[in-house]
Amino acid sequence: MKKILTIQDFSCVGKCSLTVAIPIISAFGIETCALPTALLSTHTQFKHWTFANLCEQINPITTAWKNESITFDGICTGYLGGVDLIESVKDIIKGFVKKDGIVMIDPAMGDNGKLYTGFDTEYVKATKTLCALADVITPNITEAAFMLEEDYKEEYDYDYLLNLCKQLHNNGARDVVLTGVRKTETQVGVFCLLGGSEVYEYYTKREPKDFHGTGDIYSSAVYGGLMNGKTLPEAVSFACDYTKHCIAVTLAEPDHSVYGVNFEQCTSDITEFIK
Ligand code: PXL
Repeated sequence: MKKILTIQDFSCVGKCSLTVAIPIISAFGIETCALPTALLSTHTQFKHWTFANLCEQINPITTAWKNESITFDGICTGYLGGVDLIESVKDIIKGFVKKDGIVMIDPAMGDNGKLYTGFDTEYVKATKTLCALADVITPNITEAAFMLEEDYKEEYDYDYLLNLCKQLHNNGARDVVLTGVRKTETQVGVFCLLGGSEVYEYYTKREPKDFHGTGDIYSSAVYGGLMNGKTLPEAVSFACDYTKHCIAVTLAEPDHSVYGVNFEQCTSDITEFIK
């Protein structure tokens, strides 16, 4: 059985980060170890929330892991929550991944042209250096544009997307998966650059509503696929279908939550995919 480490915040309520990564990656039949970087009452899209940075716990934890000779078949990261945490994560990537392990970084720090509350230019710069260590990165267009100091565009063409991907590949990541790309008014999906040369695109019908946490659901599904030996095109296209299904199931529920999607009700999609 493969064993991976996911490093992200723990938001108690709101279905994002670790509370989606652990169940989703586990559903792929992978032991999912978790290192929380921060503890929040909810994610930061709620009105009232608390935030505790757990950076001072990281050194004692990783020292204990070293003493136990613990290593991982791969590491994936998401929202981290502080520049100090990003620096620690870089050390963990260098010290705990087995040879040929897959490192996937989701530079979760913004959406719709804006950074999330609490993040600034320094955080963006640090995230860019973290992305340089990855095999695969999964930024949305906001995150890519911030890291590259490019204009954020709501409407774009193939060349704009390819240019973002090429620059992020030149920054160090082998494969770049741009998420939340709107092909047309009714289609959303991903634009990928594999190994700096091969473009792969996949789009599904866009559901009529956006939800928080779907980026984390998406990246967890991609990572689970990759750790199951799926190719990047297979993993990213399954993750698009899965995320779309999670949103559709949520919208079908009359009094659905507005803070997260019912990913728990679509687990059989994963079972089918890895059969
Ligand atoms: O899903 C991204 C995310 C993760 N973690 C926290 C967040 C957000 C988005 O707002 O606030 C704490």
